[in-house]
Parts: sequence; structure tokens; C-alpha cells
Amino acid sequence: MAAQRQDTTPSQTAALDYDVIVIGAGLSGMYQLYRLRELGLKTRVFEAGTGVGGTWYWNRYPGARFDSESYSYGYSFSKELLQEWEWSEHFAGQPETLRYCNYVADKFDLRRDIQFESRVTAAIYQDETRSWQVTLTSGAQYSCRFLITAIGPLSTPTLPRIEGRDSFKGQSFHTARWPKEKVDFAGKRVAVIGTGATGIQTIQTIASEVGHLTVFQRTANWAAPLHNGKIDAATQAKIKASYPEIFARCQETFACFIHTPDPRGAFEVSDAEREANYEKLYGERGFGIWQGNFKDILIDRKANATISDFIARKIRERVKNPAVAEKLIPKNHGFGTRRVPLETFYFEVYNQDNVELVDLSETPIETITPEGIRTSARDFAFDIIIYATGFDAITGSFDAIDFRGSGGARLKEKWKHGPETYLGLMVDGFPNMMMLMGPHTALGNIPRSIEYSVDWVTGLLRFAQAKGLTFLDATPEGTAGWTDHVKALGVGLLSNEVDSWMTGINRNVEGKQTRIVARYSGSAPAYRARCDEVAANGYAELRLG
Ligand code: NA7
Repeated sequence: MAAQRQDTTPSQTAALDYDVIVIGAGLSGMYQLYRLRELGLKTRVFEAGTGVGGTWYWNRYPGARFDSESYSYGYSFSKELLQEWEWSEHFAGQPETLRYCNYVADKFDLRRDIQFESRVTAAIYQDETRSWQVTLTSGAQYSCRFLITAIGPLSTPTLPRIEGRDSFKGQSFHTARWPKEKVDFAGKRVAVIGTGATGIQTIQTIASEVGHLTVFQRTANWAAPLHNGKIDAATQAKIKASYPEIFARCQETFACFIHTPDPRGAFEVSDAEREANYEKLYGERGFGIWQGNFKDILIDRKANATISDFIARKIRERVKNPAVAEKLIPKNHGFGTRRVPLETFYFEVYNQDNVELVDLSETPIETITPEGIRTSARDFAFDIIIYATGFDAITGSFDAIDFRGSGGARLKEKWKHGPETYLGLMVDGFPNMMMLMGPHTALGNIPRSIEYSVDWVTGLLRFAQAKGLTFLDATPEGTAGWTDHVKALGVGLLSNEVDSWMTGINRNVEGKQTRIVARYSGSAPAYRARCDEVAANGYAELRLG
């Protein structure tokens, strides 16, 4: 099947099924499809789920919602879409966001180029034809010139490696594989394992529905109030009128959130002023307390201790039982050095009679039994076990696909000591493959980063089209240079000295026990400037052919 296109040379597409295959129909894949259509490229998107939305399709667990302001999260590329869509809450819940994703798919008629229930298992570069061969679980194979991964940084869920896990006779769910049908919690004895952002949202939501809830916490996490609320009509009108300013602000900030770091250091103000500032931030919506705090709290241990102490005091005030409060206060990392979960009366949950906190650092889980969970201290019986145990982050969804580049080189092998990328967008030796939200890109407020990366990739393909190029590859020097740059940016950040998905640690996955630099931790404006420069120089840093 030859591609239908007038504006490229015939040799570019002869005998290939598609010009471009995109893996994944989440926010990245959907927008990439939209842009590729503008170039007239024959594109197919393969999506494992039965619908669009990616993260918002899979993460249907109770209480799943944004931690970034809804109006800063939606796509910005269509003025019409911005005016038509109304977010009902400052931080929308998952059902609303999934509706939004479907609305976008309908509005831009995206589904006709998306093949659902099509999980990609392998993608193998063919040197002779400068093309990729993509294999699905069904065994079906498709060829394309360019391959774009839109597989998400947090999309491969991991279950705990605990003996007896499959013997449990009740219901069990990983939060990222939550069923579409409503789960009935009434009167049930429920366990939640995991207290990251997902566990916290789940726990605070189901605590009022369950018969009894037992939370198994391995590491306490800092969390701060979300302060969600409905968006009233006047605010809605104001938001719609200010989209250009909102997105302009997101472009200026470090991580594309609407919050900007305070230019002052924590010790440049008096103790009273510092306390007042923390109090103010604690009372405000969203990530301000993390992203809009004193400029040194994430790099200076003493500055960090001031905000950690403040949040610890809040936890002690909010949790009535002092022993439980102490268990909920992290001791091994400072505030903001892991991704900060935002909560809504999470700490108050532990004041309920039907909620119990089990500190796994004191009494570890030994086995999962047919009836429930056995710790070193006792047996617990459950009807439902919820695994809020996170993801094989950033590189995990790449590891799950057999990517092989030029000469059959395996990506997993190339990345065995950590990812190596060029701008987080390409990898030398993997020609014609571009990555959206892969390792070493700016993540932050993710749709903002997605839109930038998609536009960059689209620009590169427009360039290839105009020049009749069939070969685009990063150089080994370009890849080494960017990888070293990303590693250097991580030096001195307190977050890089802490185990978390952000440093590539997942104790449930073989080989993910050593910290790596998987994230770009510079500023989004600096990232964009570097990528813009490459495009402005005619992609001269790439090997083109
Ligand atoms: P996270 O943040 O990786 O949290 C996973 C949680 O599960 C965390 O508390 C883990 O404890 C805990 N966990 C994992 N495995 C086990 C085992 N075997 N036993 C006990 N506890 C375990 O994932 P989330 O889904 O909450 O959030 C991921 C991101 O999604 C989030 O940051 C947002 O950006 C959206 P640990 O801390 O490793 O000791």
C-alpha cells in the first residue's frame, strides 16, 4: 500500500504501509496525529486500550485527578477548543479528563487513524529500506518510514514482588488497571498498598465508603493540600478570556506550571516572614508550595528543612494520634524531593475509627495469603487489595517493547546503565525514531511539554519532507553530549539523592535498584531554546540522508 501524498518523493514511501506509525493514543499521540495530518503524512496510531486518553484512560481509580490547574493542563493549540471546553473544577477528576480526551478525538476526527486494542510488542529498524517494522501482540506487522513513540513516562504499572500475591481469593486491582465497572466498597475490608500520589488520592476517596481500611505504608510521603473547588461562571469567563496569558505564563516558568519560584532564598527573610509565606502557600491551590516556594528549598538542605519542619507541624496538627502522625512524617527525604502528592483531607482520614495505618518499616509484609496480608506482626483479612504501587517509570514502557535499531542493536541493551538520548527526542543508531515524553525531556506540566515536543518532531518531519530525506539519525556525539548535559543538570538537586520513580528506582523491577538520571531537570525555557536552536540550524547536528 503506497502512501497518498503529493508533496514528497515517491521513493520515500514506496511499498511502506505508512509514512508514520505513532505508538500510543494518549495526549502525545493524539496531538501528534493531528499535526501529522497537516503535513499530509499517512499515519497510523496503535493504541493498546479500547479508547483514547492514555493515562486518563487507564487510571480510573477512585479519586484520580489533576494536580495541575485544569485550565493550564488542556491542549493550547486550538482556540476553538479552548473556548468550547469548560472545566468544571480547578483540578478536574479523571472521568472529566477522559471525557475531554474523547471530545478532542471527536472534534478533530482522530479515531479513523487510530487502531485500538493494538499493543505494540516490537519495532525493528530495517537498514536496507530505511524503515521500521512494527509488530502487534496479534502478530500483525506494519511498515513505516518514521516511528514516533508516545508511550508515556508513567504507563507500565508494577505490582509488588510479594510471595503469595496470586493466591489472594478476594478482589485485587492495580490502580492503573482499574476496571471500568464501579467497585463496591460498602462494608468491605480494604487494603491499600502504597502511599504515593495515587495511593493518597485513592485512600482519601474510599475511606468514607469502605467498612474498614488498612493502609500499608513503606515510605511516608510529604503531601500538601490541593484546595480544589468548582469553577463558577464568572471565573470560567475570566479563564476563557485569559488563555493567552495563562499559556504565556506556563511557557516562562521552570516546569510549565503557572507557579513561579520565589526569587528569594528561605533565609533572605525573617523567621516570621518565612512562616507567613509557608502559611500562605499552604492555604493556596495547587503546586505553589512546591513550584512557587523559595528558590533554594530544592537545592539547599537547610532551606529544605524549614519547609519540611513546617509541613511536619501541619501533619501533627491534623492527625489526632501523635504516634500515627509521626509515622506519616517522612524521615528519609525532604519536602519536594519526591513528586509532591496534593491531598484533600488525606491526613484527617487517619482520625477515622475504621482506618488503620501499618508502617511496613516496622512490620514488613511477609506474604499475601488467600485471605489477606501477613506482616511480621500479624495476619490481616481483606475483601479487596488495592495496589497503588506505581510504575516502571520513564524507561519501563520502552523496555516493554523490543526496539531494535540499525544493525539489530537493542535499545534495552543500549540503555542498560541508564538512558542515553539526544534532546530526549532521538537516540543515535535508532534512525527515524522520535520519542515524545521519553527520558531526558522536560516533563513538568506535561501537556505543555507534549505540545512543544510534538511541534518539534513535526518541524523535523516537515523538513525531511521538503528535502526528500528518508534517514534522520542522532550522532553518537550528540547523544553523549545531551546525556552528559542532563546528568550535569541533576548534580546538586536534592531530588537526585532520593529513591523514587524520578530517579529510576523501582524495587519491584529487576535491575531498577540503582539511581539513574532519567529526567531532564533544567528549566523548560532552556530546553526549548536548545531544541529551537537545533531546528534553526537546519538540524545540522543530525545525520541526514
Ligand atoms: P509512586 O509515587 O511510585 O508510589 C508507589 C507507592 O507504592 C510508594 O508509596 C511505594 O513505596 C509503594 N510500594 C511500591 N512497591 C511496594 C511494595 N512492594 N510494598 C509496599 N509498598 C510498595 O506511584 P504513584 O502511582 O503513586 O504515582 C506515580 C506518579 O503518577 C505520580 O508521581 C504522579 O506524577 C502521577 P516506596 O516509596 O517505594 O517505599
